[in-house]
Amino acid sequence: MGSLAQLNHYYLKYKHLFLPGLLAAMASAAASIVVPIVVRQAVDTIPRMVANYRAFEGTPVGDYLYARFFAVLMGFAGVILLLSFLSGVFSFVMRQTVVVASRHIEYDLRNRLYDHLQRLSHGFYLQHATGDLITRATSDIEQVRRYIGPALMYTTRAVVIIVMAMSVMFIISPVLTAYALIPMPFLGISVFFVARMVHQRSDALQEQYSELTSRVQESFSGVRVLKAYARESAEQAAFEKESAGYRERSLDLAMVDAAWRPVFLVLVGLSTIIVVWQGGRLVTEGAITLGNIAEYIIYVALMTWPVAAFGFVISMVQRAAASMTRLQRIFDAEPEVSDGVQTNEELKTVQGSVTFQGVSFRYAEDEEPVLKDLSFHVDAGTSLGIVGRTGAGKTSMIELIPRLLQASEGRVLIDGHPVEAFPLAVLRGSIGYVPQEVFLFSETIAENIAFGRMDASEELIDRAAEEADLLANVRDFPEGFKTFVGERGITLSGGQKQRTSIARALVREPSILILDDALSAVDVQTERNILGHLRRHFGRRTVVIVSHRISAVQDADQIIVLDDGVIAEQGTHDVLLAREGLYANLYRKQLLEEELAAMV
Ligand code: TTP
Ligand code: MG
Repeated sequence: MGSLAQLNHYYLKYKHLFLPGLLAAMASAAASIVVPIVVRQAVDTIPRMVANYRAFEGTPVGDYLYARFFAVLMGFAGVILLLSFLSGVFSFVMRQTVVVASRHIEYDLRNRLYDHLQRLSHGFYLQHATGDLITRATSDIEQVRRYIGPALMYTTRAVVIIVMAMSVMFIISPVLTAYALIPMPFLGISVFFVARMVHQRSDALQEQYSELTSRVQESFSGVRVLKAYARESAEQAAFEKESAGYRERSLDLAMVDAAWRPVFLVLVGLSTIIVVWQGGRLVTEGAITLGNIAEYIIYVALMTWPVAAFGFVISMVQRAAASMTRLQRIFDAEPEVSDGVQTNEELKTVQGSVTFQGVSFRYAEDEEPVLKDLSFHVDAGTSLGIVGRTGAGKTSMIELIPRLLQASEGRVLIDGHPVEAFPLAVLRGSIGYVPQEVFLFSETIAENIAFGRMDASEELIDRAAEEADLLANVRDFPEGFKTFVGERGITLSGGQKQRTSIARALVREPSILILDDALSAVDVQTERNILGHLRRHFGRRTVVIVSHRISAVQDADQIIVLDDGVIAEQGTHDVLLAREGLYANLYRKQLLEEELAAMV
């Protein structure tokens, strides 16, 4: 439960809502507590007045008594209506304040979570499933909100009603009160267990629902593979299984949900019967009046919901505490990469030299390093090519430069300063990184390119597209740069997507450009065009090109061959060819492939 304590400051922050809300909860409870007292008065007076005027019926005294009876009856009716109305109004105010406050807190909490998630490192996302994070941001926050709002409201109202009703009942007859309350603990306890079952089952239902949706989402986004492998019927069967699971869980939930009402009603009925039975005895003994019995019956009815609410609230609080603990685990995850203590605010620009000094990197503490003791230097304005088998560690290596990953040992330097010394905004603002997997947003082409630089002018976007060899394609699109891509618009080819992604990096006019296999989906001619455009910036921009194709790196000032996390060979194209090693092998293989391709 301790995890919920840290929400206390929110009560203070929204005290302008919580205080009136709690006062309204008390006022509403108080108003409804007075109603039974008025009913008792009515039950005790009305029959007597009726008997009185009947005795004088037909005489002027009878008429007078009838008029008095009628006035008193209306008076009672008016007071009861007024009290019920007041109780309703206060209850409205209570909801409008407490529930509103809980929505504000939910909003604060969700934004805080999102903000925190945005600052967590790439490494954090490698370790957490997206579905889990979505659950944190939706259902866990909702649980916490229910604790902050409804749970607090129900508790306050319940305490006020129970304390006040019991006091009034106790003053009238301690004995009858004791009898009437016998079923109450059973009610509270049974509601607690039922609520727990309802909650467990609705969690199971929720989980089944996420499984169902991710199944659907996966089969829709993988529809190409699905159809190509003629797996529709297998997929259909799998879906039906999930769907049937969902139905089972819904029925489970509906069962408990339906079963607890009879239990509730039986216990309330039991209380009523006890009141009538024992109360009747007390009336004949003259200890209480008939009006008291009516009063008691209303009190018992009035108290059942608050007593039940206690059982419900306890279960709700337990759930909220579990959710808050899960949320806290995320809040506790340090933004791995942040402007640290070493940040040197003086470093405002990046020239572009890159140095690795004995760099090792591992994805997890207990795993083998995927990069081992890498050392090399790239002068500012020169180019570096990186080749190597798949899984050699190329992507891991270049992600150390913009600090998407953090070296486990050794240092990565830019312009002779450790990368950690640069304010993140400066570091990342100077690097144009084209990741291996292209990601485009469902926006226009222009917006996708300008993502790299929100203030980019049209001219700049145009130039970036031209350098990425995309301009001719864009001109052919129905609405040029304003054409929507992705789910909301046209579908781009693999190569077009890649070039949009390159344009996004170029629009930043970066000092360091990093292409991670970013030319893999374009043909050799387009590759040549793009590399030619990049060459115009030689001397002013450091370029790091990772590629599986020798043709993309052969003109680089230096080439590194990465093999199983170590630098196997290093040098220029000519030097490496002369070495007759891995590089020369790869080169010959690719030449042969090209020749073969040219023959067909
Ligand atoms: P990468 O650096 O992704 O290898 P690569 O870029 O050279 O491969 P490709 O040419 O196919 O793009 O991975 C290096 C090793 O690190 C590989 O053995 C897989 C491992 N790895 C992890 O253990 N955890 C991770 O999260 C990732 C991304 C990789
Ligand atoms: Mg890679």
